Amino acid sequence: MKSNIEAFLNLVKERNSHEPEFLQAVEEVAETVIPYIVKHDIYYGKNILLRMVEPERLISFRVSWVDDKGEIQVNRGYRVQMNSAIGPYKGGLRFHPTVNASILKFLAFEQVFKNSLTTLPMGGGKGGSDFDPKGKSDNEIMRFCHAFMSELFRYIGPNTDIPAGDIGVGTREIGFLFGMYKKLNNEFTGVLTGKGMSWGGSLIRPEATGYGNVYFAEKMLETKGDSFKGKNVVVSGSGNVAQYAAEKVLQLGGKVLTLSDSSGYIYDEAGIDEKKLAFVMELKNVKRGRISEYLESYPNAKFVKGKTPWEVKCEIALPCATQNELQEDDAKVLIKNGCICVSEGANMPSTKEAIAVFHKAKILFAPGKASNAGGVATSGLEMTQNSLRYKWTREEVDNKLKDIMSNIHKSCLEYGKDDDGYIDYVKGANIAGFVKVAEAMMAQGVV
Ligand code: NDP
Ligand code: 2IT
Repeated sequence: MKSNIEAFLNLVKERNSHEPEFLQAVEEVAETVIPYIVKHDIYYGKNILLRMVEPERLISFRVSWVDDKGEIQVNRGYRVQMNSAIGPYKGGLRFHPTVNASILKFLAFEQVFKNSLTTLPMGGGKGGSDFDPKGKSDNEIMRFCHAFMSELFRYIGPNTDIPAGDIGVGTREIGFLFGMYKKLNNEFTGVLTGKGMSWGGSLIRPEATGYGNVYFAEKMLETKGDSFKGKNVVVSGSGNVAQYAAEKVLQLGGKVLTLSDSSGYIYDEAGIDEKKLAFVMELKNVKRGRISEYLESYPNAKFVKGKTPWEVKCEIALPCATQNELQEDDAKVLIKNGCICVSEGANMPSTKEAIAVFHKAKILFAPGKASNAGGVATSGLEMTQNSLRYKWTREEVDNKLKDIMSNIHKSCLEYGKDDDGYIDYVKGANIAGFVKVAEAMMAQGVV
């Protein structure tokens, strides 16, 4: 078994030697899925995983635009169309200076499994740019988004590839992207999700990733007869996912102690309640400020510069910022402090070593591809509403989201149980995600 995994990973490493994030994501999947393939003849010998690690298409393009000073800027745009076996490519766009092919390939690869887990017919893709939205004016954001879409529009479509938001891409950016796509194609379709409510968006989509993550964690806690009530919860990030994860934790009776951004974290011992969270939402989404500014209104809180919040004592941790933000030493501190549950809102926030620490301690640990799937699942629901030319109520969408998260949890239980009864959600999510895509690929032949 070990030699099968090693041989596979060596080949993938040879072909992608300069892509550490992509290799990290593939390694985690290979270690859990290859043993399953070896035990199941129908998948064996068909190089399914080898086909899955090769993007069906990787598009890279120039994005030139003019800034407010009249200077010409050049960025790099990408779309990774990873796998379309079970539906059109679907996945977000990330605008962040660190974006490169490795990061987008890891995200697109994870997306294939995540989208399969949602039970909805969506393939996997991801895209974005090394453009940095921080400090840019609304006009600069608009010009960049228009320039980006003036090339991307050739490769996407409501039945081909449906992008959405991710880091640095929210409703404002989706609006500008949608406007240009609509102009160039002369059609109003559901080609993007995360749209505004007056132009085809779905209720609950803004909340869905954060809410979904907490619904998933709630399901995990239920397996131990436990809940969020009265729990101390540490959240990282202060963007879309973190904000709505925090909101749902409060609704379920938990106490939110921290939020963060790339400059550091705030720790509010009294708890970040609804009023304080509304302040954070205004600060981040409207004023586009920094999390340290929280202290100007709530001086009793602490700002810890340049650090992540994992040193704060808690029972539940929700990493909702970015990849590899929670490392081995952080995991050890969390366990030492009595943490019983880690549920990933971000994509691959825990390193491989950190996950090993959680598994060894046998705590509840959910990988992002299961626990943050509520965002893309609700994007799928947005696509359905667009196709029906109809709009469901908040309650209808929220109930469907809850059902989907509960079904993903069930799939993890089905495929993730270890011999001693411990649920390895990483194994469960990877195998459950793989099976559906593999079956579709086998049915469609070698294409
Ligand atoms: P936002 O852009 O709204 O927020 C991102 C947050 O993460 C900000 O607080 C940002 O801080 C912080 N962050 C970004 N990069 C870093 C870094 N290198 N180090 C520390 N902090 C960082 O993005 P989202 O909330 O949408 O996304 C957060 C995570 O959730 C990502 O991993 C994304 O892939 C994942 N995700 C998002 C979904 C969605 O629907 N939006 C769905 C599923 C997963 P700063 O402002 O300082 O950069
Ligand atoms: O990582 C993700 O699942 C997302 N950024 C959301 C993708 C989507 O298509 O809604």
